[in-house]
Amino acid sequence: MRDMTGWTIEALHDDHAQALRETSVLYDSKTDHQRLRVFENGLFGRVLTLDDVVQVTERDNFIYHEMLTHVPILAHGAAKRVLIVGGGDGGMAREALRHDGVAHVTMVEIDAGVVEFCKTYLPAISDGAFDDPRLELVIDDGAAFMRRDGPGYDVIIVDSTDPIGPGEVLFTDTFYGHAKRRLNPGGILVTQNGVPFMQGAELTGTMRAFKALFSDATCYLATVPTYAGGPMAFGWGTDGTARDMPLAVLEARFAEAGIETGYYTPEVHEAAFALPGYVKRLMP
Ligand code: AG3
Repeated sequence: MRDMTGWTIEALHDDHAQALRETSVLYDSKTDHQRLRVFENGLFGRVLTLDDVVQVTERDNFIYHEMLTHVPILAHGAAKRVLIVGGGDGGMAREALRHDGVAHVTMVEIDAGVVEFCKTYLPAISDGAFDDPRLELVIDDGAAFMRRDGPGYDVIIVDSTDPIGPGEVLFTDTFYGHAKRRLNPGGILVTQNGVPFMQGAELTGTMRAFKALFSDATCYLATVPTYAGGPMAFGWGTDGTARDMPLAVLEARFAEAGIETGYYTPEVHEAAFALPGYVKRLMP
């Protein structure tokens, strides 16, 4: 068997692990909330792990961030106010702010340490987003923020960790209920919902809550190499009709936005909502 010294082993699941070789370790420490590491990998570039679970890599983060921003923003068509819950690395803000029509992005991150640290060690992920005057960074517990009254949002993006540790409350019915209350009419809630082949119960739980809350509740998929085990699911909840957007409308909006993407295309947007049987069966 190969010597695995100098590799990071992510053991998020009971019967499966993924290993990434560390060419060099740039940082290894504990913040107030979690263990934080950054290392360099030949294939993925810099990799950030929180409690040994891969959160973001330089090379494949575009897939995740594009799909959680451009899908709801372009489906909505007139999103001006976007809320990001989590997202401390700044990748989600980076993609949301590519839309000129987005006038304001609030980002609520629980861990100030993650933000500071990512600015220093992973500047390519935020790519200037933290300097954009349209971004308001709030260091607070996302669940507490959502409980409070405040201005509404057209798109709310939950960019959480997995439902273990500090991210757990972001998967509760109560949290989703509060999020819905903060949506403007026609607003869309999208969430990180794990890899359904590995974390099926997590998707089922969120979808049950979404079905009780929204007239349109489903999930859509994208494959992110370092979120191992097949495609990842993103929850989608709205009382509007944005999911029925004809391809031609998405194409026109995408062209108008003038955004360069590595993964998102209007065709991928439409196709992402086609669910394989094993995922459909996880839907309550
Ligand atoms: N947050 C999602 C990490 C989920 C990893 N889970 C997994 N492999 N099942 C990413 C934060 C990027 N902004």
